[in-house]
Amino acid sequence: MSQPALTLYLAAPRGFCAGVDRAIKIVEMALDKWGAPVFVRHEIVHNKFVVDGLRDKGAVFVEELDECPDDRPVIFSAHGVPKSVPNAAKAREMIYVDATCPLVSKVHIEAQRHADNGLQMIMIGHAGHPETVGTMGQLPDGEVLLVETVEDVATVDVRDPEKLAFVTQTTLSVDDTADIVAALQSRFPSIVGPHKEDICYATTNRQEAVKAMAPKCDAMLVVGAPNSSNSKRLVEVGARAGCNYAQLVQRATDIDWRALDGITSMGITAGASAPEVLINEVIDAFRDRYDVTVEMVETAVENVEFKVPRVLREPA
Ligand code: 10D
Ligand code: SF4
Repeated sequence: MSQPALTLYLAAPRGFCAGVDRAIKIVEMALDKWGAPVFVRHEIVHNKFVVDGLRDKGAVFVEELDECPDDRPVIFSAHGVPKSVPNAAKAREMIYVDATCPLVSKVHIEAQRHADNGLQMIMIGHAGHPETVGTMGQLPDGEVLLVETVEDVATVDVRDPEKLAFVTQTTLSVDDTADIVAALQSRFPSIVGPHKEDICYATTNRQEAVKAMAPKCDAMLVVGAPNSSNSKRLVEVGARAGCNYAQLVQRATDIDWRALDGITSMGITAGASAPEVLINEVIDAFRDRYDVTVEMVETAVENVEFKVPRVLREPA
C-alpha cells in the first residue's frame, strides 16, 4: 500500500548551539583528563539523552555543590551559577571547571558593571530557571529585581527610577521581551539596556527560522526537553506564527500520531540542547509512515565556536 505524501520542512538553524557544544565537550574532556567520576552541578544542558550519555561515561549529576566530595572535579552547567558557587568551591579547594556559556557570562559581567556604576538591576527572565538564578546571583541577594511579564513592570518597586539598568535571560522570546523592554522604557525613560541584546544569536536564529517555517505547516514539532526554556519558546513562536498544532517532543516515541492524522505538511526544529541524532530519529519516524519530501527552511547560517577552558587544553 502506498504511503500518504508529506512535505517535511526542516528549520535551519536548529539544534545544538556553540555554548551547548562547548559545555558537553568540557564534560567529556574532564572525564578524559581526570577519569570518572567527574561531578556536574545541574544538567550540563537541559536534555535527558545528553545527560544519560555522559552519566554512562562516568559523570555524576547533582543539583548542589554540597553533594560533591572535595577531592573530585566539578563542572558548572552551561546555564551559569551564582557567584556563591565558585566561591564555595574555592573555599573547599576543589578543582572546578565553569561550563557557563560565554554569552551568559557576558550578561553576568554586564550586571556587575551596571551595579558598579551605581545602577539598580532589573532582570527580565523566568523565576527559578537556573540561568536567572545564576545571573541574579552575580549581585547580593535582593539587589536584582525580577520582571517576568509586561504586567510585572507596572508593579516593580525600584529605589530610584533614574538609576536603573536591565539585563535578560539569553533564551527568551524575542517578541515578548521587546514588549517588556518597551514597557520598562515607558515607565523608566532613563533605564539603561545592554550594548547588544542579551538574547543570544542561537535563540534569535532558531525563532526566526520557526517564524518562516510555521505558516507553511499543518503541524510542527520541536525536539527538546520540557525544562528547556529555549525549546519551549520555539513551540510558542510556532503557534503564534500560524501553525495550528505545535508540540514539544523529547524523542520519536512522544509523537502523537493520531493528532497528526490528515496532515500534508510538517515542520521540524529543535532547541539548542537537542542533539541531531534525536532530530534524525524523529525524521525517520515520519519516513516510516509517509512518503516524505524534505525541504529546508534556512534563514541564517551559523559559524560560532567557543574554545574550552585552558585547563582542559593543557596536557594532564
Ligand atoms: O533552558 P535553557 O534553554 O536555558 O537551556 P538548554 O540547556 O535547553 O539550552 C542551552 C541554553 C543555555 C545553556 C542557556 F543559555
Ligand atoms: Fe549560549 Fe545561546 Fe546556546 Fe545559551 S542558547 S548556551 S546563550 S549560545
